[in-house]
Amino acid sequence: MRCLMFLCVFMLMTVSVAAQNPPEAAAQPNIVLIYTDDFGYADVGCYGARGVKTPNIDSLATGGLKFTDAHSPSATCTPSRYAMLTGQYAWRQKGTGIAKGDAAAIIKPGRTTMASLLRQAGYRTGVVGKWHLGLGDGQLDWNQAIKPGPLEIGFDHCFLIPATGDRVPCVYVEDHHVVDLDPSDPIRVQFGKALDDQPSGKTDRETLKMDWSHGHNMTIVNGISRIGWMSGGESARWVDEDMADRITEKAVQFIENQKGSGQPFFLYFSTHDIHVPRVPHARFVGKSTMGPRGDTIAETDWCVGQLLDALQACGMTENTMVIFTSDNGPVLDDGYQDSAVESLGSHDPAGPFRGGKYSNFEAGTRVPMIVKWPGVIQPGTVSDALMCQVDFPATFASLGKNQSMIKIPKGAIPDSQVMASALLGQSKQGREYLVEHGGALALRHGSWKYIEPSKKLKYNPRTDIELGNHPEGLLYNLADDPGETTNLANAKPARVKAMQAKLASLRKVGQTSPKSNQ
Ligand code: NG6
Ligand code: CA
Repeated sequence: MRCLMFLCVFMLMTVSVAAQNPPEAAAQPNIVLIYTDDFGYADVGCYGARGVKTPNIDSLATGGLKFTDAHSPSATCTPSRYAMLTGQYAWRQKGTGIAKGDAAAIIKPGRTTMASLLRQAGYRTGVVGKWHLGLGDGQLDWNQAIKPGPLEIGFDHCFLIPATGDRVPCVYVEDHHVVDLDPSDPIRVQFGKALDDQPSGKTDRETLKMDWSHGHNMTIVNGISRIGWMSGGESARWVDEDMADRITEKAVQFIENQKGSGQPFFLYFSTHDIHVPRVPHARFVGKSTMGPRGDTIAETDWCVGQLLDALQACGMTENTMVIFTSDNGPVLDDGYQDSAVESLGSHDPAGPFRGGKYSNFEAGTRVPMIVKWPGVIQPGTVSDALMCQVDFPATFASLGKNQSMIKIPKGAIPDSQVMASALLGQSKQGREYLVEHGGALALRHGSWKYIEPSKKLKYNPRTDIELGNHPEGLLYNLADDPGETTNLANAKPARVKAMQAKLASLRKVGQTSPKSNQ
């Protein structure tokens, strides 16, 4: 009898332990982070896109969890990526604005990053695609070893678009070197003053295959003029039409190389699409009703499909968490005449939200975010938890076995909160407070949003985006007013005061993650 009781207690214990811990195979998932560029909230089928189909991205939502209130840390690329990798809001750190093509490495060697944390837990780490966080120590010679860069802050391997598709240098960098560079034709890169007497988007405008609308009128590469000046490196120059293929091939190789290694991996796959210049491969031309902007959405969907197929072929689907998201909100005319405005039709890239890329209004940072981890995340679920990519470092480090293997130095990822329960759909409780960052700062508390006063430009006629700057500040209740149409600042002075005080304290403390959110 006693023996039977003992057996029952033992069985109960085993069951409850099993229920709390994911199965051994899933205890330390591979992580594939698909970070797209300038995808707006409703640029994906399952978020309401019209005029383009995204079956592969949608399949992540069908098999996983779709967030409706997820945010990039900032409304432009460099600060979002800085915050996502370091777990520190970019507005705390000078020099994290949109980086020039020849910017020095913004994240210095030795700094704790999402990649360096995962490496502590035995992950093999790779970044493929757009970097835009600077490389080198300043005055970089692109013909020599290019460092510091990702390899000095926690990545084992990189294949990079160094800055953006619209900035020189228009070459790929693999690990420490420019790919396919002929030493007898060295690269020179310069911002500001023109290099030599080379033709430019201004002088030879009639030769361009895609005309510029503002900026982007300097060195011509592959028939497209860019931001900045570059000479030499002819054999290394990229072909925009092949870019998605090149980076996808590298990402697939990275995945395949992990097969049978017994090591978990982290892949940060950072697309150039759908940033300008939007130049899809011929296979995708006409795949949407929206011209190049829509066609590059279709191209991105293909890239996602390739990665999912590679995971499947390697038998890794089950033990991999795939995240799809974007670095900032949408923009139509970002400097090239690519018919993004004219061909838009009924598609609304920002969905119900106001503003877009660069904006303090909600569309600046409210982005699509989908997470799939078979066997752990309930398929086909939707969460309205308030989420932010700045929480990825702490959250990834908290998953399964990682938790016991990773030591986070005190204060190292100061704004990053553990949001594992929300990320895996086990809780609908997201962040209590979130600081949104356009040109100014805004504070989210539940459905309330306060945008601090700013005298900066209210509206940019070039991009046709309302920036959400207001000399007295703005208050909205997104629960009734997701489109931020009714400013309640005058009607609710006490709430404004409370949110001002909270924002001031968050600013001062320099740390918003004193405790775990689990
Ligand atoms: C802006 C560019 C824009 C884009 C942006 C960075 C001009 C006129 N505009 O300065 O085209 O490159 O920087 O975009 O040059 S991001 O998504 O990488 O942040
Ligand atoms: Ca971007």
